[in-house]
Order: sequence, then C-alpha cells, then structure tokens
Amino acid sequence: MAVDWLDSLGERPHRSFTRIGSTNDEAAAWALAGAPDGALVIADEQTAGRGRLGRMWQAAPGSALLLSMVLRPEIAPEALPRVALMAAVALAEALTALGARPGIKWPNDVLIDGRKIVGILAEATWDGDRLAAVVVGIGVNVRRGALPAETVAAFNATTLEDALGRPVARGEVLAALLAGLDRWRRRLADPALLAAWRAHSVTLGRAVSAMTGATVLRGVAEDIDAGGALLLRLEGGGVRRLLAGEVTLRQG
Ligand code: BT5
Repeated sequence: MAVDWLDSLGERPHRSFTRIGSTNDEAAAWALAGAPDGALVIADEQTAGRGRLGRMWQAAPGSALLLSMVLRPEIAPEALPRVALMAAVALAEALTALGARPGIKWPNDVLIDGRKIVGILAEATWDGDRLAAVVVGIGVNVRRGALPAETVAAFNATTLEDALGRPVARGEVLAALLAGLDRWRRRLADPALLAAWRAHSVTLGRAVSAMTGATVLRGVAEDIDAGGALLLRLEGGGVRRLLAGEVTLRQG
C-alpha cells in the first residue's frame, strides 16, 4: 500500500493491508490477541466488506477509507450504542473541517445532501461474558470512483470529491478522522457527546417512518436518550424507544 496516506498513523499500533476480507474481522481477531485501545486496521480494498445485518459494503480499490479501530471502553453493555454514535460525531466533525456539510441520520449514517457517504459498523468482542473490546469499522467514500456509477444511484450514495468538487486525498480525511476519534473515544460517557450528535442530526424533529423488524412505525423523531435509543412520538400517540432500525425521513 502507498505509504503517503499512512503518515497520519504516526506511532499508533496499526496493521495495513493492500487487500483483506473485512477490516472488522481482522481487528476483532487482533483484539482477542491483545490489540491495545486505539489500534487500527486499515485496507486499500476489502473483498468481504460488511454492513449491518449481513449487508455488503462496497468500495472500489484505493478510493475509499476502509478502517477499523479497536476500543477498550469501560462502559456498561447498555451504553454500547454510544460507540457508533461517537464515530458518527467524529466523522461529521472531520467532514465539516474539510469543508463539507454533513448530517447524521439515526442511528449512524453520515449523509451529505441526503446521500450516504459513510457507513459505520460497531461490533462488540466478548471474552466469555466479559466485554473484551469494541471494534468500530468505518467506510468513507472519498475519491470520485469509490463506487461504480450504477451503485451510486442504487444506494443513494455520494463521495467526498463529488460533495466538495475538488480532489481529496484519503490521508487528509484519515488525519481529520483520527483526531476526532481520539478526542471523543475517551469521552463516551460525556453528555457533550450526545449534544454534538444532536447538533449534527438530520433526523431529530423530523417526521419519519421507522422500520424495526417487520414493523413500520410513523411518527416524529423527538430525541435520543442516554443509551443512544431513538425516542419516536407515534402518530397515534405515545412514545416508542427504538434501539435499532432503519429510519426514512418523510416530507412535511
Ligand atoms: C453500514 O451498514 O453502513 C456499515 C458499513 C461499514 C463498512 C465498514 S468498511 C470498514 C469496516 N469493515 C467492514 O467489513 N465494514 C466496516 P448498513 O447501514 O447496513 O448499510 C449497508 C448498505 O449501504 C448496503 O446494503 C448498500 O445499500 C449501501 N452501501 C454499500 N456500500 C456503500 C457505499 N460505499 N456507500 C454508500 N452506501 C453503500
């Protein structure tokens, strides 16, 4: 792999690959073998990049940021969703610093102009019933060719180069992102994290359809709570607390 964009890794323990199955799998295996807090796995290409629920994450070789960070947070299991919220905040801030105007769609998609530019996949690694580590995997569409043209439309996706209208080096994005992750990963319990998430949210205050399992709920996305759950004020009255799901923003 070209080393120019790896300069920002500095002294951080890391493993970099030209091609790998999934950086999340490599990071989880490394975590079990003792990878320290903040260790990073990064790749130019993934042959089995994963999204949530077994979905695929696609990226053309060499044009996206594909990485996973090992975290060893001291948090209760019910606070685990905060790790993905934290990554979304770090990404929103990094993209803002680069000149874009990103928004976070619950739970942790980062969008620019309503199009998905980032995917986040946080997975806990257990050692028996003890939380050993959390691996937070991040894919950012950086270069214009990061996705084949037909998938850009099918996924309603975009790239940072398209959003900014200028060439963007992956190293630029990596440096900004690592600064944000290092700042926020030590502040998982800080109410300021939720405040920063709210400030970047494009979901709160909006009429949404939320799909959880096979059920579709309609209502207004009122807030997130301390555990990262979405509080949905239902059209028929009452508030539902959603721990996971897909949200579609509705007009009006
Ligand atoms: C996600 O899943 O958004 C989490 C993706 C995490 C990817 C990173 S890359 C580094 C690390 N290693 C891994 O193996 N994974 C992580 P989800 O919310 O389930 O969204 C997946 C859906 O997004 C797919 O079904 C497509 O519709 C769409 N999609 C796939 N590739 C995309 C891309 N490059 N840009 C935008 N949308 C994409």
